[in-house]
Parts: sequence; structure tokens; C-alpha cells
Amino acid sequence: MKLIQPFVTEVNFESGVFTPRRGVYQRRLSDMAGMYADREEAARILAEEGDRLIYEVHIVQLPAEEGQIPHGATRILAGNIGGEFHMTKGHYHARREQGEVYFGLSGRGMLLLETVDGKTSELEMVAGSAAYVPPFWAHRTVNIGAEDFVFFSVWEARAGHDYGTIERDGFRKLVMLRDGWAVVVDNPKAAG
Ligand code: M6P
Ligand code: ZN
Repeated sequence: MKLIQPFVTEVNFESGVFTPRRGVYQRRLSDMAGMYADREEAARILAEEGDRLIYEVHIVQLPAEEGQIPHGATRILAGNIGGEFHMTKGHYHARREQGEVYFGLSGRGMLLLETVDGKTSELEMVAGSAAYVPPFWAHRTVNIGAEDFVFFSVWEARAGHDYGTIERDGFRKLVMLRDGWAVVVDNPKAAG
């Protein structure tokens, strides 16, 4: 294993931007249009309003070796698609026995979790919330506020991302804007 020199990254709590700049990637509506329950509305927005930015991830990438601890900051922009709040794609870890920690930096969010055998959990997050994603739980974050929701995340380098299950089955719960409130509802199209 190669010895890495220790380093520090300054994190902007409002934007999630890293200084010095590390890796960054963005996900737009076109990257996840089929993941929103109202696909027609997602298609309409894409055609009429353009490919809106949904979230951005700043990430300290490290070799995928045992003991390395990548970390990142995710900023989810405020907004919704047909009432369903902006969210991340969500994933299981390829190595399902690996957990993760999320720490809220600014804004208001909801962390949706579920297991293959149908258990679900919804945790609200604000600045200062430290949420634990235990092994075996798929996880997706949702911005339920009117401002950007920004959180910091820490995981094990070999955890990996398994997006396929969620892309195929969706999450069992949706987080919707109803009468000004964030409401968690069953996803009618989800796997049983
Ligand atoms: C967090 C971490 C990352 C993840 C990112 C975006 O920062 O969990 O590993 O990539 O959120 O979520 P997703 O990969 O589901 O799009
Ligand atoms: Zn993860």
C-alpha cells in the first residue's frame, strides 16, 4: 500500500465547495429523469425548461484499498419535479457490508434508507445532524427545504456504488411537497 501524505481540505458549508478543488461531478435531470415518479413532468421540464442541475458532489478520491477513507460534500439544489423533491440517485454499496456517515452542513434534508427485504427508514437532517447509514441499507438524500441542502459524507474506499437495483426498482418511499410540507408517501411503482 502506497503511503499518502496527510492533507486537509476546507469545506464551504453553504456550497459544499472544496478548497483546494478536488474531484467534482454534477447530476442533471437528464441523468435521472426516469427516477422521478412523474416521468411526464420530468420530460416536460427537460423539453421546455432545459436540463436543470439537481445536485453536485465534491469528492476526495482515494485508491480503492482497504483502510482508505474517501469523503465528499453533496449539494442538492432546492426544487421539485411534479412535487417530488430534488434528490440523489441513491445506491446500495457494492460491498453491502460497508456503512457510511453523513453530516449535515446547511439546509434541510431527508435521508431515505431501505433494505432488500423491505425495511424502510426516513431521517430528517439539518446542519449538525450526523446520520449513520448502517451496512446493507440503500440510501438516498432529498432536499426538503427552500435552500440548498449540503451534507458531508465519509465512507470506506472499497464500498463501491451499486446503482442498478435502485434504477430498476426505485425507492419504496417518495418525499413529496404537499401543502407546503414534506410528506413521505409509498411509491406506487416500487418493488413489494
Ligand atoms: C454522498 C456519498 C457519495 C455519493 C453521493 C451522491 O456524497 O454517498 O458516495 O456518490 O452522495 O449520491 P449518489 O451516488 O447516490 O448519486
Ligand atoms: Zn453510499
